[in-house]
Amino acid sequence: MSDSARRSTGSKGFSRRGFIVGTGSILGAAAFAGRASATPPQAAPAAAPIPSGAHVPALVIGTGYGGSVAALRLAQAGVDVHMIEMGMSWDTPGPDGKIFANTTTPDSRSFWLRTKTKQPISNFLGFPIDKDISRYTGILDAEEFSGITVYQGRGVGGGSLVNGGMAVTPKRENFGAILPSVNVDEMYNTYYPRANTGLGVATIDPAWFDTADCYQYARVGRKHAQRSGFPFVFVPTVYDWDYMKQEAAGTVPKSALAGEILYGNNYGKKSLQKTYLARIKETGKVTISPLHKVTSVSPATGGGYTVVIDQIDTTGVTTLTKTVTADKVFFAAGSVGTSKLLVKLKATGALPNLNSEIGQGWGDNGNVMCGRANHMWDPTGALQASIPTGGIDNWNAGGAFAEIAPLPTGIETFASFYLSITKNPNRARFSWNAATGRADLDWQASWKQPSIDMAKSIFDKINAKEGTIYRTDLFGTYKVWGDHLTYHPLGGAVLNQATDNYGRLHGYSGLYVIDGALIPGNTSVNPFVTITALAERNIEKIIATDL
Ligand code: FAE
Repeated sequence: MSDSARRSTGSKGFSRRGFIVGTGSILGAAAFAGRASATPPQAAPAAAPIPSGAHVPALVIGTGYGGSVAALRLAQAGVDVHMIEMGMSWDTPGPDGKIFANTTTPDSRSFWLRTKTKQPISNFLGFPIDKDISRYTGILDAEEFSGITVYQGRGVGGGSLVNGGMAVTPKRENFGAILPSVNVDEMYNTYYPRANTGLGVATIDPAWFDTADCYQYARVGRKHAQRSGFPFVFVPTVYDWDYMKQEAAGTVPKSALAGEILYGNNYGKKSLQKTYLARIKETGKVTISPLHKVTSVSPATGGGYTVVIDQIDTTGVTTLTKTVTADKVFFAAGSVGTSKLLVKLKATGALPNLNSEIGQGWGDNGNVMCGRANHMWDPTGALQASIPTGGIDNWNAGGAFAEIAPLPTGIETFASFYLSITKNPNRARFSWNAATGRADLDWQASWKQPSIDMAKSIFDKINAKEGTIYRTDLFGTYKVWGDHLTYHPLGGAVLNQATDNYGRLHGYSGLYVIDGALIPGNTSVNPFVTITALAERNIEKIIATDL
């Protein structure tokens, strides 16, 4: 194994306990464990850590949606790009023959620098399900702020590594409320189509949906929605549907049908590694430093910017601090990462001319979760594809769009589970806390109440119609709502406020924001298509005018 491969998998970082547990999937993934030949090739550029003292024309902080769009388009325009990513490259199988751990059997690969898992669903039948793991630079960060836990992907590919793959373009009539300063026609005629193509978005074959065992849970969700008068909508995704049909036929290794989702998907999901990052590799003009974390950006004497970067090992310890320079720097560290960096850089005097909008306008996309207990005669199926394909649209009437989400435990649970995106109006602010040396977020737990009320506009009615009740065992004991978290952080460096209308940071030429931080708190649907489309729009303008 090469040094870089060893570093990126950090095989010594797997706990023996985690490994043993990891091979015991009750969903049957073990049938393929150890078959390294079944592992798909990953197509992101190989790790090529930046040397201290280097100068690069363009430096991109983060390798998620915004960062990948920026790097691809800059490279296609002839610019040499270096991407800095604090997480691992996720390109080499672990001891179980798989790159990613299964959802039901989290191990050290699953969480970012934690000694105990922090699963979004913390209990089952009322019993806590979190377990001890060894501290490791795993794939899912459960970052805790006052009042809210923000889940984010860590690694080359950012959130695309861990997300549900739901690739939703907002309804055109809702766009004005999402990004009021952006031309709607341009987005819907050019940039949303470009993003959907680039991401490989597709919708499930409705005929297959109607018959596949693994979508029984979603058909039950559809039936209940429609019987209460709510529209059911198919939701496009980035899963390879041909692959999933082969999973169902038993002819290929399973990933969606093995319940893989939250800690990575080994086969069928088209994460950025298989789309934008694969195209980036083809350009030959982009290099990536995984396990590198940007800590400072400040103007360099003579022009451009000095960037300070900590190289870390798989326990999170800094092994080397590097200083490089760049002509242009793109902040693509995600809503939280970019906001934290910018409030720090403004407050500590590295970038004092950033305006007072920095850190503002942060929202949780109105996320709230709940489960419903169905009748014994209405089973949702022991086999559930981990990729959601449908939602309940009550946005205009009740302020909620609810994903019909799987609960892929491998056993019949008689449960319907939902992640609702709601029109929650509350917005929080990041600020620098000099005493603790970290950025705080002033979100308050009570600010989730509007989301609960909006989700209830759907589920109270369904429960009344079906004669069913809410599950109270998934988020604690006798707790109905998963109101402690978000999967969809948005805002903190809002477009046309902290930046100009194309993401150029006010106060500094050559500094750009190009990720979810630009979007003021809500997209009315799942956000990554909008983040990608906005990045496509902004980078096109930046390349045309600033290079
Ligand atoms: P993101 O993808 O988070 O990329 C930022 C990258 O920057 C990460 O790789 C970080 O590790 C890295 N980074 C951060 N700070 C630094 C630093 N200082 N130095 C170097 N690197 C750094 O940002 N969205 C959907 O549309 N559909 C879904 O089905 C969906 N499901 C989700 C499920 C889960 C469990 C989670 C956590 C998220 C889900 N999302 C979903 C949200 C979606 O993944 C998220 O909005 C995007 O990934 C955000 O894209 P960005 O480019 O803003």
